[in-house]
Amino acid sequence: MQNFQGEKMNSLKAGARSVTWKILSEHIVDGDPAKDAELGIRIDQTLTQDATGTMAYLQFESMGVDHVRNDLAVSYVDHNTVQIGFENADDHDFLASIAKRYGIIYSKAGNGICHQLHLERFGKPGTTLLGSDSHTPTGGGIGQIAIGAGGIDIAVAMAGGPFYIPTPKVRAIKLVGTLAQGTSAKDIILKVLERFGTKGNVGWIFEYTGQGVTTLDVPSRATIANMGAELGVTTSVFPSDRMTRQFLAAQGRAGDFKPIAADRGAKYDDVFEIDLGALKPMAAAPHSPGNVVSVESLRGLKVNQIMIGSCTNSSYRDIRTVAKILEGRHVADDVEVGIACGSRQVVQMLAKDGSLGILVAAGCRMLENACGFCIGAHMSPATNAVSLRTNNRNFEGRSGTKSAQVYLVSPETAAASALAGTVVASEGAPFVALPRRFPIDDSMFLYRETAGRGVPGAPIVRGPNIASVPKGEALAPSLAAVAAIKVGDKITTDHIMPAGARLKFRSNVPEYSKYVFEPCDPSFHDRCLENKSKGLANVIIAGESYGQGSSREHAALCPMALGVKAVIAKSIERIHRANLVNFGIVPFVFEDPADYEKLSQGDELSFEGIRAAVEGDGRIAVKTPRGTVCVRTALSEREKKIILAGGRLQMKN
Ligand code: MIC
Ligand code: SF4
Repeated sequence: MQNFQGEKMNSLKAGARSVTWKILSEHIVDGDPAKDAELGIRIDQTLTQDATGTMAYLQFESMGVDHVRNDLAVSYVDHNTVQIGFENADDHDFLASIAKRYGIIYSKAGNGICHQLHLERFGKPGTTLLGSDSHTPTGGGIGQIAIGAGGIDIAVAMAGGPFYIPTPKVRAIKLVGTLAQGTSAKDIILKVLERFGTKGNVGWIFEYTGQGVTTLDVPSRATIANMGAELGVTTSVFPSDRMTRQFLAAQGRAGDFKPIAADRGAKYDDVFEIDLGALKPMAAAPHSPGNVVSVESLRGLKVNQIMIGSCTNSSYRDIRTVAKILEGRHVADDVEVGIACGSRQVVQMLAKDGSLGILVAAGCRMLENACGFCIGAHMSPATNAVSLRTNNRNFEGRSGTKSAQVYLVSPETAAASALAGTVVASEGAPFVALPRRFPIDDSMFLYRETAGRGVPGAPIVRGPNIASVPKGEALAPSLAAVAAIKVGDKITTDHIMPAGARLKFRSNVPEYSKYVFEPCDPSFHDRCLENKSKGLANVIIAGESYGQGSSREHAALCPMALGVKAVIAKSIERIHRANLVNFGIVPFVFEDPADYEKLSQGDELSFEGIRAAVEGDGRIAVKTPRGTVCVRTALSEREKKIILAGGRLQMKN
């Protein structure tokens, strides 16, 4: 791959460009969009959250860099805040000490959810943001190219290295008209999910265009960009315009504004138009965010629980809307309603304008400003319960209750249904204007004064929950292997590496590895170790869209620790595929998807010449009990080196 400069750069600068290419062309440091399948981009800002952050910082430490090299690095604590047992608190202390030492800003538990906070206080139009959380694209709402990735990629970016993305195709989502009352940003993104689904969008960037964009404030845009993660796209992005200026000014950050608009005549690889005025309230039915139906089709369905918040819908605009709908009324007797705000700023505003009192009087349970219910960390619904939630994922069991039926809806629909006790769309939902000035209180962001520099020699606090990161082994010339598990389509990282009650083991790989594939087959761990002890490699066989959902690199790291050397799937999602490569697991796809049927769990598989295949064109004929099965992997030269070395951590730089 060559440096991105010269002719192509000139032609990109000269032509009519989209917002996406305007931002990207200022950040490309490796590769040529006209020729290469992947591009290396410079990362301005990074964010981590605690559940992925401990591993990211352990990896950063092992790189031997004395302080962060990128413009801004923020470490948020928002996932594991429940603190049952010492594990979460140990993680927090470790993260705080690392932040101080290396020049990272540390957002204490209770400050809020990473994506909402980053939008409020740090997101800058025209910059790039890389985060160890799949919903990092929330920053697209403020005109950032914001991308989710595994922790090790964030560690590399903090050390000043580039991040590699597939050279994107850009789809314009053209919004026309104005939203009707009772609908909001959530209904727009659900419409996009209805059209494009949760698979088949790898490598795309969705750029929102059209006059309808100008009618949406930044928090609404952020809701849409946030849930773009469910499409499996690289990211989603909005222009930076008058609305962006207004939001930044209200956050006391007018100086961070930079206008960014697509040029007239900018070319897109595809265009999809949505008439906002014609949009009806939508919901994602169990058990996929892509299973979109109209709220009307669910009308009358009895609801047991309603949860409002998460990084998708926890802005002041969202919770104030709920308060206005509930004002002077009470939620239905047999419905449990929980509300988690996105940040302290949101809570402070709700306290000031009386909304907090309204919500409490209406019978809502006010929860901590954190991920909480969204990741099944608490508030699990009752057996077989119907739970209406404003978050972004309704994978089976993610709420903590396998039999629960989780529907994803807008705050408007959630509030109206809380009053009715059954699913109902909100009629005449009130308009909430963007405040002229948000209350600004950065006191729970620590180490701002040493940001970028750190405090050399400051001690790192390591409790017993902080275990060291296991390393992979160089890829052998050939592998004798076993199909350790065969799973179906759309296996999410929640299936591979469950969160909820298991989330507290994120910093302890040997312990967390015991739960790999727990929701599908709890004996996977023991079986893998048995195969490993016999000198056999473990292989995962999967259907379409393997590894959907979160950025958690543990879904690759823990299998690696169990001796998994390859995945063979019909297709693999972007972030998970990158994580597999980073941990030396070869991401194969079937040449003929029908061969999936030929394989069974327990099959002995022989990968003769796998190392040479990876070095070459990535194709290999695997010997199986039912004949040979041809598989391939399309790796860049950079990725080949990582796999051959046995993972990113095995490499010198
Ligand atoms: C999620 O929403 O699934 C998470 C928990 O935020 C994950 C990150 C993680 O697993 O820690 C994500 O979206 O990347
Ligand atoms: Fe947290 Fe849920 Fe957002 Fe993930 S999707 S960052 S768990 S609020």
